[in-house]
Amino acid sequence: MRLMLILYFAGALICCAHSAGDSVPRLLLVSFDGFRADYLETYKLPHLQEFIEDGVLVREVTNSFITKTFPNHYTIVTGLYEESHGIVANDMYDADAKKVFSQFNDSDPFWWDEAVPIWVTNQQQGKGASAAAMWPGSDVKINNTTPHFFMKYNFSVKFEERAERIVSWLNSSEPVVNFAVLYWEEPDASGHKYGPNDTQNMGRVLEEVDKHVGFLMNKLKAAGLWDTVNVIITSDHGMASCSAEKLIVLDKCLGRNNYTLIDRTPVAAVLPRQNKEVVYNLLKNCSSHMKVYLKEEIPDRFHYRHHRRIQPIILVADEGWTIVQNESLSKLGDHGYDNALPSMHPFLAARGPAFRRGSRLGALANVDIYPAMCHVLGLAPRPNNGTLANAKCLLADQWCISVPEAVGIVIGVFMVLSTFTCIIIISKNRVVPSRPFARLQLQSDDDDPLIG
Ligand SMILES: *[C@@H]1O[C@H](CO)[C@@H](O)[C@H](O)[C@H]1NC(C)=O
Ligand SMILES: *[C@@H]1O[C@H](CO)[C@@H](O)[C@H](O)[C@H]1NC(C)=O
Ligand SMILES: *[C@@H]1O[C@H](CO)[C@@H](O)[C@H](O)[C@H]1NC(C)=O
Ligand SMILES: *[C@@H]1O[C@H](CO)[C@@H](O)[C@H](O)[C@H]1NC(C)=O
Ligand SMILES: *[C@@H]1O[C@H](CO)[C@@H](O)[C@H](O)[C@H]1NC(C)=O
Ligand SMILES: *[C@@H]1O[C@H](CO)[C@@H](O)[C@H](O)[C@H]1NC(C)=O
Ligand SMILES: *[C@@H]1O[C@H](CO)[C@@H](O)[C@H](O)[C@H]1NC(C)=O
Ligand SMILES: *[C@@H]1O[C@H](CO)[C@@H](O)[C@H](O)[C@H]1NC(C)=O
Ligand SMILES: CC(=O)N[C@H]1CO[C@H](CO)[C@@H](O)[C@@H]1O
Ligand SMILES: [Zn+2]
Repeated sequence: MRLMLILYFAGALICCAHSAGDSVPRLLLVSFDGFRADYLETYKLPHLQEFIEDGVLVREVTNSFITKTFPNHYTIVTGLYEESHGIVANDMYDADAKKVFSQFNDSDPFWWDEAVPIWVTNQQQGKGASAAAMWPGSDVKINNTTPHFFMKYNFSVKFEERAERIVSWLNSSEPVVNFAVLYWEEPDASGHKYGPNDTQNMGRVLEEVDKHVGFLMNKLKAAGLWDTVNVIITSDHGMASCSAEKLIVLDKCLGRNNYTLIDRTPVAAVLPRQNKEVVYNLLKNCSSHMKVYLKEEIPDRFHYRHHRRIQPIILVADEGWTIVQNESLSKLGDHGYDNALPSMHPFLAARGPAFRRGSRLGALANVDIYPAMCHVLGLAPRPNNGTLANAKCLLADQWCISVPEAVGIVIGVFMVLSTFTCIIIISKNRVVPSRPFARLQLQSDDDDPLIG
């Protein structure tokens, strides 16, 4: 127990000394879209494993509901639940402004301006410039500011080009870039196309993603940035298998004139045209494979209720089910489902001077990534839904004690103290020993005033 204590203090000292080295902390945040947590166990990914080996790994990240791309990417960079940052779906309608948002028309700042992403805060607080390669929202003037360096979104631009731009920006000295984000569309695109259970095709795509990780690591090494730049690799959501046998056909339950379908599947956003109650009752009666909620009934745990862009009725399909009006199914994988489902969870790995080495965590909420990133960059975080304490086991300069360890330490301290107390009591109450030791005893008693 005492050994454990000593190890602890030694560990804490080493950690503190470690993080004091770099003067301008720098951070690169990377997202591989749709990288489900268990792909790490199913597939051989040598470059990613090398990255994780001397960094930290969070096996499962609890992402935010709905488990879609735009909402979760904005949660990661704001620390806010979707109802609080306003990007509540990939397809939205704002009734007040009568505006429509989709992934093909996402550049109106109106949609993004209810939150301030970390790349803007970083520049506003004067720590340095930000750079972005195609992270959702990073080419939009949010709070009238874009990252100092950014690329207009274009899915045809190869990973290598994005990574090279990011590394050269991180290597620039005028201005100093201390925060950067990098986004890549795979393995999401292939996950939709083949389904996550197609190990042959997914294996091929993940091998490619792994090569991209290797490419990025090599570029950072070649620029001499590898030892100083902190890198987080994570994702927005996982992927579930879906099939043509698991369809919920709305046309069988109610007429299309009854409602407008704002967002489709697996969380459908329904805007009733006339009588909300009638539409609700027809939908309630439609399928046992989806939940039907009036906006005010949406469970608290989703943190998905208090925003005008959340429509009056939402339908949440069970895992693997697809909501359609009458279309046939053209994909074998999907996401967006309940964020309690393990299949919806991505992973997170982080490496660099600000992070622990060889540390492993079971879970972390994606709202907690933001306060951790602010901590690494030395930024004052904006109001958010994350908790830095939840992420402290990622960070080299934070105390990280689990409950069993804490109990161990308390018991250890108690045992040490009670041992000392016993020794003192025994030595005070000792009866006069037998003759041969009498003189010795006298000497040791002389020391008592010094101890007491
Ligand atoms: C994009 O959305 C804006 C509103 O935010 C709208 O005015 C514009 O017409 C849309 N453009 C396209 C091509 O749909
Ligand atoms: C945008 O930034 C300015 C400072 O430049 C700040 O006063 C304002 O509150 C910010 N807007 C939002 C929505 O946070
Ligand atoms: C997107 O990138 C591709 C490949 O670099 C390029 O050929 C194309 O012109 C770009 N599209 C736009 C709209 O910039
Ligand atoms: C996908 O694979 C998992 C685990 O191997 C299995 O439990 C599940 O039934 C499979 N789903 C489909 C749709 O094949
Ligand atoms: C990085 O910057 C340094 C100094 O500004 C320069 O010597 C080096 O060539 C750059 N490396 C790359 C890969 O751009
Ligand atoms: C709503 O749907 C029901 C059931 O299909 C249909 O009878 C009714 O005509 C529809 N109402 C409108 C306004 O479309
Ligand atoms: C789906 O419904 C639309 C509109 O009612 C109709 O035009 C189309 O033929 C239907 N498609 C199928 C596959 O039933
Ligand atoms: C999330 O954070 C925002 C901003 O501080 C706050 O307004 C909101 O109430 C928080 N949500 C929850 C569920 O605590
Ligand atoms: C799926 C479902 O709940 N169907 C019900 C819809 O309502 C009719 C009549 O009220 C019932 O008979 C169905 O079982
Ligand atoms: Zn995605």
